[in-house]
Amino acid sequence: MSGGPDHGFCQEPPRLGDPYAEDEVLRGYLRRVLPGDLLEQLEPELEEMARLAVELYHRSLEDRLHEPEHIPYDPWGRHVDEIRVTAVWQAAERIAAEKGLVATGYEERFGRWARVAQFALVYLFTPSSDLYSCPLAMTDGAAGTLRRTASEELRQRAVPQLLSRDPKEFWTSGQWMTETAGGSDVGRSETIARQDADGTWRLWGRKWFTSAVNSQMALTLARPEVDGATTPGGRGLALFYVETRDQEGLPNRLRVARLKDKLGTRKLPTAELLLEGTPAIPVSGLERGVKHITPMLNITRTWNAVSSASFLRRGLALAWDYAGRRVAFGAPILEQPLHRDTLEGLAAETAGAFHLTFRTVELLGLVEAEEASPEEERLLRLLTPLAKLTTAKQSVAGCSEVLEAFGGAGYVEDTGLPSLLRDAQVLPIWEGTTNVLSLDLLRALQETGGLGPIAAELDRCLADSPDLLIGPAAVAREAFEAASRWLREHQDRPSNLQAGARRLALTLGRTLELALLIQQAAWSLAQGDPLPVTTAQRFADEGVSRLHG
Ligand code: MFK
Repeated sequence: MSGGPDHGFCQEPPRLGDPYAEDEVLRGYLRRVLPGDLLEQLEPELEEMARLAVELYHRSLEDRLHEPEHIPYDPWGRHVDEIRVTAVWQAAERIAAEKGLVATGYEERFGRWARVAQFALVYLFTPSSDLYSCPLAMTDGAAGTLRRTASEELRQRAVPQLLSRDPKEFWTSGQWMTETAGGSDVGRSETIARQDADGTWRLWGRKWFTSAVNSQMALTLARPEVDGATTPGGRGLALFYVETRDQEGLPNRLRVARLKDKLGTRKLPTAELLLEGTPAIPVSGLERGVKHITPMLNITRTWNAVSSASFLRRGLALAWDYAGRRVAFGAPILEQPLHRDTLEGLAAETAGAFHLTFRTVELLGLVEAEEASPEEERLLRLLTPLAKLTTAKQSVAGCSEVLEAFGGAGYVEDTGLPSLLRDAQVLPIWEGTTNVLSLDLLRALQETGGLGPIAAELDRCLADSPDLLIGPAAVAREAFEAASRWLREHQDRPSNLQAGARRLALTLGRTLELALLIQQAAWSLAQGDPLPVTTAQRFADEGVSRLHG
């Protein structure tokens, strides 16, 4: 506590502790899933990233008022479309390359655990990065997509830079999908691709939300004109590779119309782009572009879930620390039963979001290492939209609770707290809204043949639950049964199915979170740590099913 004759009482601010050392959820999870030698290898990297994250957090508080700047012309009138990013972004870019925040996911050294190792680092980095995680997500999505579907020549042209650990070589990628006509319904995109006599494809159109417009390349969709005709819908689009700058470093026949004036993510330059004959290379044929870009979507949706979990964790850490420093009604508010109970509810939601996210990450690693069973592949297809949509909603609700936990200080800009909520609000919007993702779940259920993989996952998590966890396990099973019943009752009525898709998805997402919490709690209990049991019980008390009627 500090103060003085002129100021009266002054409240101590929250302090950000070590994000790795103090995160028992992350540490307990890594101890459970990673082989000991791999954890030993990874741990120094996590400790270093935690240190950098604290440093970046303080820099980002100092840099709060700076935003990216768009300079369309140089002093002599040349069209340059320079985007000046903030100092934190420049530092974040260096850290991202050197610490391999994309590369780690593709390196051999962690084998099938490469994604867990990568996203553990990303989870520590993200909430301090002023959304530099956004270009990294798209970079990862582009690397994964190009490696999977592009020609050897195209792969060689871009992937080494996307996966580079040298800041001078490192490239980021954009993902230009959204148009004025097609945000969710991408098949309505109007951008046209025409071929020059020399065979070069060129793009003409307007992209309405292009985040991180300072990236060196992008994957985008356009409708090829062949013999003067185009094909409508998502099938008539093709996936194209674009380099944003020409040999002289000038815009490659594209123009930044303006930067968006957004509610949050204000450090992230998101532009409206005009494509004015931009040279482009088809990535995988001249049709089915929507299908071809889905590997990218699934990777960026995973990043989205990691961001949601990391924002929750950051908010909880600050609110918990603050509650130990803030005295009201005769005691630190952490000792006041109602405030403590509120934070414990938030901690349970945070842990649930973490486990659903990292189970998805584990499966992604398994599938990419070609070590997944067919059932695990199907589970990943179902979990990707579920993790994205469930955690994004939790993140907005949780970040709102965090601000409230600070009282008026949470509403005041220079505490740095309001941006947490504003930034979180993008998570249920970009990369597919909650409703679009709920419909994707229905699509995935059709593709995979139903709830079987989720039922098997619940059996796996709930097998051998100790007595202390029988209650929460029953809550998870009842919610899953209710979801299965609902699906059976409505599966022949498409409009009912669609109307209830969000309730179904949130119920399944929360059920999986509870089951994964129980699995972790049973393991921790056997190691002598009872705390995760309390977390699982608390999550069950918060309620799981979102179905009604
Ligand atoms: C820090 C946080 C990180 C986040 C950073 C991201 C910043 C980037 C900012 C953005 O760009 S946000 C814009 C993102 N836009 C979207 O996410 C689009 C949302 N809309 C959808 O996802 C729609 O569901 C979709 C466009 C895919 C619907 O289009 P269609 O043409 O009606 O889809 P259709 O016909 O159902 O599916 C076409 C094919 O793709 C089908 O396969 P088949 O042709 O073999 O039958 C589908 O099964 C397949 N498919 C669709 N979604 C899939 C998928 N396959 C795998 N996974 C999926 N998710």
